Amino acid sequence: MDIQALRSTNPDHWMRAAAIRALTLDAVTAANSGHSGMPMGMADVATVLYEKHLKFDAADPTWPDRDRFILSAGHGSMLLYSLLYLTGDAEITLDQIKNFRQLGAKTAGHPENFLAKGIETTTGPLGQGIANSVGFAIAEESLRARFGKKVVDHYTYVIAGDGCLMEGISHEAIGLAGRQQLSRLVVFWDNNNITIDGKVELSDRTDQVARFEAAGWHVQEIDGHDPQAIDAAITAAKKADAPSMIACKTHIALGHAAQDTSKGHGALTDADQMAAAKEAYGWTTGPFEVPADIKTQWEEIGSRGAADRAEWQSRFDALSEQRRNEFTRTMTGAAPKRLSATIKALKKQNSEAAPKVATRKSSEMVLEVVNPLMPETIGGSADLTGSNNTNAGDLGVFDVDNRKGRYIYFGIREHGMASAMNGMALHGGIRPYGGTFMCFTDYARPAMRLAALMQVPSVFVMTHDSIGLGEDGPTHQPVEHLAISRSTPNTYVFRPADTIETAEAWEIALTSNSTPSVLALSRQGLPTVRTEHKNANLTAKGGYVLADAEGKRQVILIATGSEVSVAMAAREALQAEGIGVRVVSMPCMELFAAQDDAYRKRVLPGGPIRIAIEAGVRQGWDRWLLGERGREAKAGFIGMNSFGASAPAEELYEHFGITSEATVELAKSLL
Ligand SMILES: Cc1ncc(C[n+]2csc(CCOP(=O)(O)OP(=O)(O)O)c2C)c(N)n1
Repeated sequence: MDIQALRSTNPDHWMRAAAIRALTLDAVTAANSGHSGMPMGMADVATVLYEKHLKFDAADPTWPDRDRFILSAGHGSMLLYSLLYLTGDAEITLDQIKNFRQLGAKTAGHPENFLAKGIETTTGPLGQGIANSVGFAIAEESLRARFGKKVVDHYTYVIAGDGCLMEGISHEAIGLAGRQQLSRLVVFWDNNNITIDGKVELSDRTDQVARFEAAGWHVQEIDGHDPQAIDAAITAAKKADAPSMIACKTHIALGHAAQDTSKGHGALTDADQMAAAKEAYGWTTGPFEVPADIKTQWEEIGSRGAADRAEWQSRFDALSEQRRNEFTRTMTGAAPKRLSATIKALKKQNSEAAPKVATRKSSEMVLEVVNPLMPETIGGSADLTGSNNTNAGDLGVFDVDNRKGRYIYFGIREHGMASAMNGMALHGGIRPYGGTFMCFTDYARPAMRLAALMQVPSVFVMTHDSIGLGEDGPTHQPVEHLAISRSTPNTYVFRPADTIETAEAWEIALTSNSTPSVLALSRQGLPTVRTEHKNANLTAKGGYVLADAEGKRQVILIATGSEVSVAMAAREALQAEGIGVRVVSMPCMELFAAQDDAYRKRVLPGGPIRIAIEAGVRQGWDRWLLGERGREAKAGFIGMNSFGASAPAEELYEHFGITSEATVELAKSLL
């Protein structure tokens, strides 16, 4: 690569981009870790994007109508941090750049959305950013249809590397975006032909241009170091009526001895090589020093959008008060006032009617009343709509010619769906929920984990939550999935026992603003166990006494979901023999653990036998069986310790010993 030619052809652009390259080299060297090559390779693209196209105002990184910039290749985090610092972001200061990757810094190894307002999403697990971006673009389309172009009118830009495009999730994302013709989505592919192990050819020969075209994208190929070509390509991409991919031919670690090699991917810290690279760039200042004139140019770019923002504000102010309030409520994720009363009414009605329904059906009943109330919900399923009962409440279908539709056919793309949901939630203004079988949380898991880490309230509607699904057999019967979900920090795992608990779980999920929810719902019909109406949301306590012992309390049965009725039947049998049994319903362990000690002690006092009943593995239960005043000699578990089998559900419950009879027997043996 002829650096001198690049320098002399576009000298001003060159120095602005060189600022990113120099800061990256300095920060990675100071941290003695990180990834230098990607920011150095994509500095030109990012510079032109920020200078000429990205609608943003560094003074207000949360301005709702800003363009979104997503660094899917999150290892190149210094690219984003440099851009934020250079443009004058209040949080990513020079000090933060100097403390790259250090404890407590906002400049973490990979961008974390919750550390700074200017970071749209957490990236690092490759492919997540590009899949999130599909959700961002859907959110923009949906909100534009709802609130109008005057207040919602922006683009989503993404930088994705070879790694992002090799990950399977990218296929799901590209397919969905292509089908939905998300024309406000522009992806730059950092086509540098290098990954960690070497050249891309080691493991891949995909024609990416043909691949994107095949999925219905608008595609261009450019030299990623030519500012005019970059500018022209972005201009064309914005005009396209399809999502756009710009293949940017770049050189990783441009201008460094490690250029075009896999060594260039990682931390470039050699002092002599760094000095040589900076000399080639014409960069003469010391470490972390950006010459004042270059910093000023960048700050002008940072404030370029101030006028746009002011104009947007006056358009917004001209809306009726009701529209303004609704927009603000929607964007801040506040639930409508009527939600609580609606949930209470549904609970009351169902406590009285006491239907025997599957909790997936209960969930549909909740959505039927909640969706009309909450125009911010967007629901969907990964091709299991009829099984997940997710399409309720007259949502209409989100499609190219109906952006007001709120139901998305995600296709058989669990991972892409979950990641797009996170993108919608991160964009703001949308409360996404999406369904699949509980067993396929495995297929969505990386995005579910990120929802928890990123503190976004995506709702994962996971039906067919145990062997109770029956004949589909062990491939479809979750056994370990509750434990896996519960082991994830900042995740509510709800396993409601009936319609009442399902309504309560949904209420919590829909009013949470920083915790995702997993709703584990049954395929099989379940009797109503909450037959006495209570206004209070008992599920919010996580666990509560559903039925207390008559006479001396000798046994406490703790159960969730479909096994709560098993516990109730066992209680009846034991009480008939004069053995006092309390039943504790535990729809959400995380919320129970969050209660104060006194409450937990009231629900789980020391002394009685304790038996937990759940058609899943024991892992996660021992705190409630052995801890919290429990004792090993007086504790038992009724559940699964193997995979399931293919048979009618009732036979499986017998076969695996998850019955009231087995519970009675175990209780007696422990007494
Ligand atoms: C899901 C996932 N798998 C593996 C990694 C580890 N990893 C980080 S960067 C990278 C190579 C990416 O190559 P490319 O996208 O071409 O980035 P470049 O070499 O251009 O910086 C790998 C394997 C990761 N971050 N995420």
